[in-house]
Amino acid sequence: ATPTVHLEAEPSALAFDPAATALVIIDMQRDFLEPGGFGESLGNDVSRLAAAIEPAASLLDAARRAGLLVIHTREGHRPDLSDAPPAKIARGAPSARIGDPGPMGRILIRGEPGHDIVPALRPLPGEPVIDKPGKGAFYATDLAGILSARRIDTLLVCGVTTEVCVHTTVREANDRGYRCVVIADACASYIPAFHEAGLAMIKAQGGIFGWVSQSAQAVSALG
Ligand code: TIU
Repeated sequence: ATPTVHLEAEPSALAFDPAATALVIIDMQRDFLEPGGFGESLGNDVSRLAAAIEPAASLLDAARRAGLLVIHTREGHRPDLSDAPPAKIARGAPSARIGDPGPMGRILIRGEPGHDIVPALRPLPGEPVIDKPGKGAFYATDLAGILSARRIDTLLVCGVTTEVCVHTTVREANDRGYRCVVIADACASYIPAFHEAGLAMIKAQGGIFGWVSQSAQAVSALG
């Protein structure tokens, strides 16, 4: 029989096959979580995101032990900025723009220290790392091919920020036919009201975009 994991979630519990399920960790990069990076350059209090690290680390550990496909994403651009839309670079009144030098290297540029995933969530060799130029993890990446090659039908999703890159990814994944479970405490936002509203939007209307669960529930379900 196919091994089945039963997960408590809202608006309803669900069952999934771990061989057909991926953990997708969105953009847990120093550029968003640490001072001196992209998030702070936009005027945000980056300390608000730290709360997601431990829950995400416990979820990551449980997913690895259960044999789930683990996928990491990073938002960022080529050093020559050829994949950065001018409108994205120009937006707002940031203290430093994408590509400008900062204490963790050039802001939001691949290969720079700030672009790295935080040490507590460092990818293992063999775990796909998806470098994406946008907010969603499908746009201009090979994520769809990786998921279909592994016959994945269900995604456990966490990371930052809840209403930006997590939401954009979950909305598109839902349209692409994936069942998405957002792990609430392993996500965070610079704007707490948007974190709460973002989670509420996922599970409203009978789960219009998917499900919402908690890291402790997912860890115990993955056993
Ligand atoms: N990863 C991600 O969410 N990128 C952002 O720019 N988020 C903000 O909230 N700004």
